[in-house]
Amino acid sequence: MFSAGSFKALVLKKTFNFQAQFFSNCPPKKLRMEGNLNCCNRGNKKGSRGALVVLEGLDRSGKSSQCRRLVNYLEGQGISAELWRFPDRNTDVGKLISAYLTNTSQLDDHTIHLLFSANRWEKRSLMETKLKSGTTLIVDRYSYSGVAFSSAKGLDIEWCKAPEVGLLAPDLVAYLDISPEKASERGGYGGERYEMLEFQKKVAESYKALHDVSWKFVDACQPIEDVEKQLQEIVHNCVMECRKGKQPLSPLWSN
Ligand code: Z5A
Ligand code: MG
Repeated sequence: MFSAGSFKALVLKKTFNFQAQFFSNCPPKKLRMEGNLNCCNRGNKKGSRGALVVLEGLDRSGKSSQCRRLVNYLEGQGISAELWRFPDRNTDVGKLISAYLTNTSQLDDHTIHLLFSANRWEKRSLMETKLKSGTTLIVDRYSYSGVAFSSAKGLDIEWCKAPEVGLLAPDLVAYLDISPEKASERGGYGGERYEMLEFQKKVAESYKALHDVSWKFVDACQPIEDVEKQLQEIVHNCVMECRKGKQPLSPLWSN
């Protein structure tokens, strides 16, 4: 049997040995710069981080297909990347959203707008941690979907943007450009709320009011492999820029 004193000494010794072994694998320069986050792994420049890349576009423009392909591509290049999507239907808030989208619950337009936004806020700090640790996030829909869909219902666009202010601003928004008519010809249209041609036309108009310098437009009517190639190039460039450490994370829509 151990006494309390000898047990404590053993724990301290084991902890010290582990730390000595762990830190001896890390160059001291990296240790200083990256604190406790992934010290042995990622870029070694001050401020080096992963990229926040968002894919937006009308329903059936190909966002989910391309997000999956992008993450596979980046991982194949040895770049740490994760696929995220909004709404995230796994959280409690996400479950309320999912019930609304599948028409099993009814909510006031303002209420559902704020829930979509809350669903992003509950993920914000994890998002920041991942990006700072060097992981690139490929995000399937973000605040732009929130504002485009709610303002297409007639809500004031500035009111719609307000709860999104202060979320992380993407480094790149890749907009998969397709007409509502063409998108509606693709499989699976019509299952959920919002999947109606007339409404999608309004969403397309709303998206137009939102683009800024972080947006790149990609013709989503091209064959899927051509869209994929174009996205690979612009996303790869963005990841390399973020690795250089010259672009700190910034808040969305705050000026
Ligand atoms: N919403 C909101 O109101 N507020 C918010 O804040 C947020 C969202 C975040 C759920 O979205 C709904 O929530 C959405 C907006 C609203 N409105 N609706 N409806 P979702 O993301 O869960 O929706 P989804 O079910 O994933 O569908 P989607 O996103 O509209 O589809 P997509 O991801 O853009 O497309 P895909 O699944 O990749 O492809 C669709 C089909 O087209 C499929 O058969 C593909 O094989 C095919 N495809 C893809 N690319 C091509 C090309 N290039 N050529 C030919 N065929 C192609
Ligand atoms: Mg999708």
